[in-house]
Amino acid sequence: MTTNGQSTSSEFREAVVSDHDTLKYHLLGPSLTKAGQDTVDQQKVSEIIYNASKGSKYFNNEEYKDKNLTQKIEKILARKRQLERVDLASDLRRADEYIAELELSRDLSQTVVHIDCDAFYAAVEELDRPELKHVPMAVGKGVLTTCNYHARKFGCRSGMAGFVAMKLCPDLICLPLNFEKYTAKAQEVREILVEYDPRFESASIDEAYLNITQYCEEKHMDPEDAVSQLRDEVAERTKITISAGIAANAKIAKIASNRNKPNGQFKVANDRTTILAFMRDLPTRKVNGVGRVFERELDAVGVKTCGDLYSQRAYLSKLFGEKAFQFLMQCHLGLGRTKVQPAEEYERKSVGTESTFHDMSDKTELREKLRWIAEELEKDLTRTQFKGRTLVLKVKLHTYEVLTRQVVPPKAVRTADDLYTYSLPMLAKHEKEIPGMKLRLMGLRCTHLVSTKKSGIDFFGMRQPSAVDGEPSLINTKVDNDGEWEIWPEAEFEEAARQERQDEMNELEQLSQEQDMNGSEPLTAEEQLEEANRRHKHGREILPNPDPTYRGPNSSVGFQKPATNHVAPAKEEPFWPCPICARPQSTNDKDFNDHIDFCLSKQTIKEAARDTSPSPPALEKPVLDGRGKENGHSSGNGRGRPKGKRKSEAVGERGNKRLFFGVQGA
Ligand code: TTP
Ligand code: MG
Repeated sequence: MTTNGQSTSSEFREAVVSDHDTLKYHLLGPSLTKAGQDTVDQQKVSEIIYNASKGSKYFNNEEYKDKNLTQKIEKILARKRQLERVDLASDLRRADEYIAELELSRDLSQTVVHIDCDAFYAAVEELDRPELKHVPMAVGKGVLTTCNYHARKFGCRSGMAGFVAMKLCPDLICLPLNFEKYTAKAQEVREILVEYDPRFESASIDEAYLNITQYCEEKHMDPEDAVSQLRDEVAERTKITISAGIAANAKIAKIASNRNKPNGQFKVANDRTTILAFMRDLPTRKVNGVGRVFERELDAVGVKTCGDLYSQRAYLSKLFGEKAFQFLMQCHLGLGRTKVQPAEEYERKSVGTESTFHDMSDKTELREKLRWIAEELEKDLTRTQFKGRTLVLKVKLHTYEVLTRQVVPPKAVRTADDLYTYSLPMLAKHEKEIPGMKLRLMGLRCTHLVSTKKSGIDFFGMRQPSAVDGEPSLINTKVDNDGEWEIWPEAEFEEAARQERQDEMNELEQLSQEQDMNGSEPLTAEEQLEEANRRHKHGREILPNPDPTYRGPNSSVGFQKPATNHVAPAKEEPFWPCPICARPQSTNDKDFNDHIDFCLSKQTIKEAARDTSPSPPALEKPVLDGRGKENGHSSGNGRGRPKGKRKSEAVGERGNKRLFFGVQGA
């Protein structure tokens, strides 16, 4: 309890777990850990949400999901009890060997920074309407996407239905979304980031990772001073504030950037003892990749903090799967990737688009909608230069049940005509199976991508692994030169947690819509649709990094700051990419060679570590998996970690449907 008798989120968590009142905790929504809520009485907030949503379809759905999760946790606990009766000496040994192997890979030589804009959409809106700086304000009406820090003091936060937020703060001003404005402001921020790390990595519209090791070396600057300077520059040039975390790797930097929000920074020193101490007391939920469901599952087996993971190390693999075990051990040790690279260089697994609309059942209208989505997808595929070997149709019924079907066309598809032709039978099949089918969302996605890029010759004259002579070729799973992908499974967990959050935001739509039907300040139908469609873009639309060599009329972007203001450097290659880590290096021969030696030695150490420590055995199928992510009713819905591989993608029970059929034989 705080001194004023209120319960903060962690205290409330303790209380609800002992009361078994997990639903109330669940209803607090996906943004419970957001900054600016330290003084909020979460128990009171929970009562308000509970009473405001009780009896709604949304509430029933949440209750259903919560019960399922409780049952699933009971199974985990039963399994744990079983394991406690058997000899786990070999699992313990294996866990310890893995920890030893991880320790050998610890790299404390890099400085990674995570920056995140403060109350981003709200801050951008406040630039146009400065009077809103001093009053509680939110962006989004049906579901809030964010609030300024005044509103957060009342318990308002992103991922909360607008009418619930109004109950917490009746004076709250809610503005509609203006995505174009936020994208433009994000680009202004990125033009500054590129000066500190030309290969910075955008992680969502308002956050990015930078590796500033080289910057600090070149400028002879202390990382904290460099970051402070970066933040000042952003504030001065863009008029919005950012917060930053500075650490040895991306995982810790991200956690640290939330510590001194808003407009602050926090550093976790690059030494093992400090890092282990930092992780020891850190609640698991603070780690990017541990979502709400995973947090509860871990909590059930006695893991509240990353420090608690150690005592459970022998069980984790058997309870949650090998990948989760590896991820959690890395969390415990405070290990993470040090490599930062432009977002567009990550391998894309799928390209898709979806659209929310008013309940639609007319067959002609549904076909027109499908055609429109196919045309949108063609644009996305053209922009990203992919074709898809597999085509997935997703529909959301008016009951909010989500169904997906997929097909493997006889050739990889890209054009709207093909996308439409091959998805239409899937739609027709749904219509046949569900008489009177009414949809509120339709989406198309291409997976098993094939690059349509022309082949390129890289810096060392080697062919890029894309198309050969214009013919499409399957993209290979990318393994970095230094093998970091294999070591760090965190990206998958982070993506799963992001998806969990997105799913929860979508479910809240249902609540806000139901409320509208009850007649309290309804959004117009157009506003609702606009909001839903725009929100789906969150975190997905990442533009390529600004060109560090470009200096437009209003831009001061450059790889190296010119000595005088009027010099606009010619468009030339000012750096050479390192063939090992791909980061830009000085074109001075000696510096370049020294850097390669350094990278090679890092690689050698990693290989030695792998050779001397036996790797954990091959991945085993998680004992308890089965996230029915696409489905509003499945027990694992919203699970905050990657789903285990399915043996079959075939028809499951209703409510857990993932259908598959070929073009012929459907
Ligand atoms: P966040 O960085 O998560 O939040 P924030 O910048 O508003 O607040 P903080 O100071 O805590 O960082 O997200 C950035 C923007 O993305 C946010 O302003 C609104 C939008 N957003 C969504 O559209 N959907 C979401 O689920 C979330 C969390 C954010
Ligand atoms: Mg932010």
